[in-house]
Amino acid sequence: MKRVYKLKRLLVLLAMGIATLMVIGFDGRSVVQATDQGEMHIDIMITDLGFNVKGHTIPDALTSIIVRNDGTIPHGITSTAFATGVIKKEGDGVEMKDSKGKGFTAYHLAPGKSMTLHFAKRPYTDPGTGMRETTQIPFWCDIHAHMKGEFLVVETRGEM
Ligand SMILES: [Cu+2]
Repeated sequence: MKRVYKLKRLLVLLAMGIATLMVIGFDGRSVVQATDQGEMHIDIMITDLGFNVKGHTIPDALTSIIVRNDGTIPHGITSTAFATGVIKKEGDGVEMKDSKGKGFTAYHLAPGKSMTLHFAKRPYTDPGTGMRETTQIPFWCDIHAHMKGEFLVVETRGEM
């Protein structure tokens, strides 16, 4: 009699476990759907040696890029894509219009400071090729031209 009770208890626990798994699975899907239509996040950490990029974005998504200067001297970030790409800047970054006369907007960050760049939706198709493909967005430090990095706009829809 006692054994049957134990078995029942085990089954109940098992059922609860399955229910939990189903909730997690459900949640996972809704998170993917949310990021699909919502905002994507990229972290760019600057050190005195270069850029560290975490994350990527996808076509047709609004993207927030958090940039942090963890170095010991001021650093900048600029990109050909920033000219039309940055919708809004929040935080400590100082906007430099036309830094060094190259026509690109740059943002300078003092050591320990950070900012968030809200980046426009990237076009779903490459206007040059008409293809939907993963593209790289290069950027660099306008103060130290040898410091370079890139982030990715990852096309995922073709791989389903
Ligand atoms: Cu720099």
